[in-house]
Amino acid sequence: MKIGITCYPTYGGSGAVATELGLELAERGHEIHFISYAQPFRLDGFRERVFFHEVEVEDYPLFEHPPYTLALAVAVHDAARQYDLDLVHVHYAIPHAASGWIAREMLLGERDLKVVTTLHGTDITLVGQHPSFHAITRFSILRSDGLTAVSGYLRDETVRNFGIPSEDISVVPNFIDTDRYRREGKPCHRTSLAPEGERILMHVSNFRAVKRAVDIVEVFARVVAEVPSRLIMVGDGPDRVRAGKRAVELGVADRVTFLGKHTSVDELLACADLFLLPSESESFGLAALEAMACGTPVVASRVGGLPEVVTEGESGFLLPVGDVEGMAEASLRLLRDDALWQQLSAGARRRAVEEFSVDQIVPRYEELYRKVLGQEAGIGADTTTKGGE
Ligand code: GMT
Repeated sequence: MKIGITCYPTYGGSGAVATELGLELAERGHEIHFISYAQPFRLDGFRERVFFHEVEVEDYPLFEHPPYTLALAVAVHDAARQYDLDLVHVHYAIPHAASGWIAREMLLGERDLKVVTTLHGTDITLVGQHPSFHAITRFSILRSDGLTAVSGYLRDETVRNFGIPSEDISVVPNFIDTDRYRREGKPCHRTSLAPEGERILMHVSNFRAVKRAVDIVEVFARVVAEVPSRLIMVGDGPDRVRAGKRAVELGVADRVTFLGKHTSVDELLACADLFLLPSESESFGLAALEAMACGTPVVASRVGGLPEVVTEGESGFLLPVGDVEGMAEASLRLLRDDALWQQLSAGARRRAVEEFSVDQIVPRYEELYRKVLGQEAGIGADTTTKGGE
């Protein structure tokens, strides 16, 4: 198949998943065209059958906000014509699903470009619910020929908030390259991250408010009071400064390292003892899965799709949002009990391999593409009547 993939190219789970998916599909013989305003951050080096099309947005002085949605629609339209694309798979509904729909309409009568939309999280749970986006989000996802959500939780939220029939949404969980994300055979950075042999607690995110970065510092302050340890914060975003300030207030700043954005998180996660993810909301929690694949147990909040990823007592512990005491206790339990840590580390790795490996998940997207293209019966045959519209 010839497949266009549209995603946010910057750091973030949806862009990471979209890029890994495209690369994996190319490995499987498909021709992949990434279409975005910048090269996706995980797209490096030359890969056979992989192309990148940069969306150019004209910044005319009249525009306070250059209309990216339209420029993207034109880029998808042009790529579909030039490279004979069968479908475009858009990741994160806003504005990508609308751009895909426009491109498809522009091509009517000339070629039949199918649009597959993957819902990732705040496109449904937050941004998509804003009055300025709700109607177009609902419209564009209803017009998609194939629709997936990264967790059962996100599917249910889509049904609840947008009235989309549950049977029109396929749950296709995120996946992980378990050869790259592993503990064994990785360069060991323990001595530079924790020079005195301390335990390593780690967090990786974009430090948006939803990640509750300050809670991570709160948990760590309670842990380091009991067990010699270090907190390694990977990534960057709005709450990084607040988290740093809290570390100073709690007197633990000398034990906390902010590494900033990193392209080799697999190497870092492989030397962590614990991964903290106390998010307010998380439709999946890709970072938790990355940690698990590296055999790093997770202490996280019991929200959204996280319980579908992290199984309580098997790959980590889940606590209510904001329960920093509980999270600290769970962390200490793990760090103090080597047998328990070994058990959860092995359990985390096993779950990642058994449930979320590339070979289990990527074929499910291929199957959906075949359905959408009419190579098998499926939804999307009549997009004008979908969802009772
Ligand atoms: O939804 C967002 O705010 C951004 C998005 C991203 O690009 O990182 O995150 C969502 O998609 C990830 C990949 O599917 C999921 O792992 C994250 O849980 C999800 N974020 C939220 O639900 C807050």
